[in-house]
Amino acid sequence: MKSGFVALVGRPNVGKSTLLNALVGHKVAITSEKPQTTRRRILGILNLPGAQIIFVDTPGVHRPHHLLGKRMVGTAVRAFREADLVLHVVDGSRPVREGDRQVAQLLQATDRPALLVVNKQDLAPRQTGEEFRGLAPYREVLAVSALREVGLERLVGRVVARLPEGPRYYPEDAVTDQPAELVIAELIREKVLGVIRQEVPHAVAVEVEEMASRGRVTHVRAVIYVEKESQKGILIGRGGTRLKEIGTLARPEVEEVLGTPAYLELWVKVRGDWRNRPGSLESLGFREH
Ligand SMILES: Nc1nc2c(ncn2[C@@H]2O[C@H](COP(=O)(O)OP(=O)(O)OP(=O)(O)O)[C@@H](O)[C@H]2O)c(=O)[nH]1
Ligand SMILES: [Mg+2]
Repeated sequence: MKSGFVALVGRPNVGKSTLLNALVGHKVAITSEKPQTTRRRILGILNLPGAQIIFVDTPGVHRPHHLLGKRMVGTAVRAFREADLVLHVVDGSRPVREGDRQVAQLLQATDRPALLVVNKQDLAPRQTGEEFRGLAPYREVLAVSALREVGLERLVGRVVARLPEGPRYYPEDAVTDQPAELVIAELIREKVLGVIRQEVPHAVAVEVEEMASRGRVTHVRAVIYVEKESQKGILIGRGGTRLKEIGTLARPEVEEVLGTPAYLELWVKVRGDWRNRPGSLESLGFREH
């Protein structure tokens, strides 16, 4: 059979995670309109007759301002070094940005074959990614809309055609490699990103501390970390309304992951400057590599 690792790389906010979810038909990565949403490498597995594609979503490549950002970019760079094929995802509705050039340079520095995927065609239907094509020696250029699920079958076909012969790396029923705790922590963070404006979202990390069955219900205790007292106040909201809203939004999706009713116990804690502290990053699972 054909199988392999296919890295989705690009600058922040171009739609890599939206594309991952659309390609595998499951929500395995969270998405948001804010840049730098994805912080880890996330696998999405697509099983086809005679092929297994392991898509690897990565954090957006950017110039980091803190240690977390540095590790995020490191994760992206490492993922495409490990890949059998790289999909350089760009936003076809916007001009070329520095992050697009950064990715193209990284691509040139490896020998990995790459396809250019020009996303957000629904916003720029006549755009064919002309200005992106010259950034690196792409094997092919494909236009898609991850959001509207346009052009995906063709993309999958082109990917399979370029995969090597290989083993089935993951069981046929697996869609991701992430443990439930991590998926749930990410779902909660997605709701925080949706509800909170300005700079606070980037200062947020979520950790599931405990999951326990109590009868039919799964009790989930999670901590939302922020960097300042003022951010804690914003997240909790007057009389706790904001935090309650976050819980209400997250619960149905958490229940879907667990397959049981869920009780979400959310706490907000301040962990000053956690994005720059190696110890905090380690404990949240952002390791150095
Ligand atoms: N109109 C339109 N919007 C899209 C499309 N794909 C993604 N988006 C939107 O673009 C925004 C960013 O999407 P993400 O999938 O989170 O982007 P990303 O590249 O994973 O971003 P980072 O994780 O920050 O690197 C979200 O608001 C998506 O809904 C598309 O094909 N068309
Ligand atoms: Mg993402």
